[in-house]
Amino acid sequence: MRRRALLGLAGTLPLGCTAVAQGPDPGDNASGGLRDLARPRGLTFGTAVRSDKLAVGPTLSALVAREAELLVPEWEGKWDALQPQRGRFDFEPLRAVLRLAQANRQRVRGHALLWHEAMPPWLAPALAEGQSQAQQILETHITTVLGETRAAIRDWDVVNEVISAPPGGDNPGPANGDLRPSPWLSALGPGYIERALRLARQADPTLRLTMNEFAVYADTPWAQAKREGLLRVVRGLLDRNCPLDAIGIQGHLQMREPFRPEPFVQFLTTLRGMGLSVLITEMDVREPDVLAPTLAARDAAVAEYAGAFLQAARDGGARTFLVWGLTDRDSWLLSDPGVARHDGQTTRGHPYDSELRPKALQARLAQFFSA
Ligand code: 9MR
Repeated sequence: MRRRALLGLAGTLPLGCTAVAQGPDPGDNASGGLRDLARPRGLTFGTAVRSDKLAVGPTLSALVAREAELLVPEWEGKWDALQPQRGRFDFEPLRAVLRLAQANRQRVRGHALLWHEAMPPWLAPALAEGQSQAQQILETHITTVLGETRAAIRDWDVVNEVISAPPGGDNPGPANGDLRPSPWLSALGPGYIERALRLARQADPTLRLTMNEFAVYADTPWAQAKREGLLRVVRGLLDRNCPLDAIGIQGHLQMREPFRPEPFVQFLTTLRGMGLSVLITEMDVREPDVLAPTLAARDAAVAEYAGAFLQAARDGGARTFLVWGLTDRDSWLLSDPGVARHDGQTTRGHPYDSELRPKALQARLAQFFSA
């Protein structure tokens, strides 16, 4: 069956219907990618996708179909996509991602039910109206979204980036408390994480509940402090029998930061000892300020840094590895002024370049999934 026919069929299905697509035929270029290398070893490779970028042409879709076993919507599962106006839910962008996944026999993980960013303009003022109001808003969102996605999405980032950043380094935050200041914390107090997790468990009892966090990988006192903060928050949740199944380590790597496997492996091992799964959810690489003189040398350095991180994650028990986009062309590292390079150079932090040609990182991933 050709992909066009599959998409047409899937397009008529309600959100969550699966197993209709027969999978792309070899002519659809969907075999022989990283997903096929990873699968026999019990590993999963995936990527973030954006439905608008996939809609531009068939080339990126074919690449995603071939390489990824698991997709995560880069935007379509966020609050501003799903509930742009109060009480008005829009699942169409998310459905576009699910249709693509159905056609390619890919799974989809959800991102993110609760975050202090990607909030539609109405949300923060509404939360500030009072605690019971805020609780109601949270409950309606989680229950509605999980009710809709239950058949199609079995793992959601229920809470995203809730841990406070210590002072210094990127994203400076207050030194007091383990939770990041946010409209959620202000409206509901520190119990909001537990509340969200319990609501998610209630709405979809067999869903894997994931807490997703960034900047917890480097060998710096700053990242160590953040790891410790995360462990304290997680221990507190588990002590109160709060449902929680997995910790997502984003993996937005920064080559200017030193990396040493031992503290990171130790951190993952501690989490696994608490009964949690660990997975890499958003890997990409920011290069250092001073770049190597050739593209080949830059790409080799990116692959080496990412390779060390990936191996440590695997040693610490991670079995699922997602990149935050397959190509440099579509990356937030290009479009977000907060992280884009200011020297006129474009990012080389993804497996494929801006012409969609594979780079050393793609080869390193292939080697990683073959070992
Ligand atoms: O890559 C995403 C970018 O396109 C969006 O504009 C932005 C806001 O929705 O979110 C970016 O993705 C973030 C992810 O959701 C959470 N971890 C950090 C990612 C990069 O900012």
